[in-house]
Amino acid sequence: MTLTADLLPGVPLVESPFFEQDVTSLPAECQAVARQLHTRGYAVVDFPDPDFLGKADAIRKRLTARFNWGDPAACPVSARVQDAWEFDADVRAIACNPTILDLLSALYGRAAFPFQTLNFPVGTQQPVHSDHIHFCSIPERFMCGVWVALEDVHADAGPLFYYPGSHVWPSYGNAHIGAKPGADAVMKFIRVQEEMPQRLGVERETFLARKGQALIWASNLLHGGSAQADRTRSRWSQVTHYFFEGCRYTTPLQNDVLGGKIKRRRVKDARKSGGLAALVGAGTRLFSRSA
Ligand SMILES: O=C(O)CCC(=O)C(=O)O
Ligand SMILES: [Fe+2]
Repeated sequence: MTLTADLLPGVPLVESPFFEQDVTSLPAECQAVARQLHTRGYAVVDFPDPDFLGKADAIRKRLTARFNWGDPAACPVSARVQDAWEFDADVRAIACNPTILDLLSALYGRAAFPFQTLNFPVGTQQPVHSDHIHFCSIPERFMCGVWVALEDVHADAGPLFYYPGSHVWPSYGNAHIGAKPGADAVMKFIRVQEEMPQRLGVERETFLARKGQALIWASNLLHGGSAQADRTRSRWSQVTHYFFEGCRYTTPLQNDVLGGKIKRRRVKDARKSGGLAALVGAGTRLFSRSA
């Protein structure tokens, strides 16, 4: 048994204070990825599917036809298809890739499951953020994103960016930034998450991905979408967000911890067939003053 599993079973191995002792117990092929994720908060891998290029082209074709997004310049930056795994077998196959699931499960020390997919036709230009404020496990940090390029990404297409090392900063919620749930919290988070790396002197990095390259990010890594300098360029990509079994799930942006209100997030498990069968857990109230 690893020290983490023994002493801190509610902490992901890859974010554990015992990481150096425990990393050598991982399968050899996982150790380099584990070290990247531990120290930098992200790791780059070639997507482990021999038919990835075929799947990527098929997804682009089907989603373009479905949403008429053939012209990137006509595409709003908010354009996305959420949870295409529910109707598109290739999106689901990428989300449920067994090598990725095994890798994540080894890195975190619990079984990973995909709970959401997002397919983007163009750069998102999303402000810098940590996914922790949207998707949080209890105990925290059992969540990660896997972003994969469905085409080569040009520097002017609004590539993904991130701040290496920011994943180790505290995972803040509304109480830390003095906000109530709602629009106020969103604006305050944007401000603090923009200011933190600047004031702490952390340099932004950009991921100019080749088609088929994937980036795994830790739940608290600050990341976002760069400005799309050339509106005629597409930037097809898929993000799959993963949780890990044996946790509760919540959305810190919507919680009022000081008021005693933490809402349970009901999540689907994309490994299972759609509908209610895929729902993990039940009920909506995780904790309340009267509970
Ligand atoms: O693809 C991007 O530009 C950012 C996506 C993202 O932040 C997310 O899906 O969590
Ligand atoms: Fe994100």
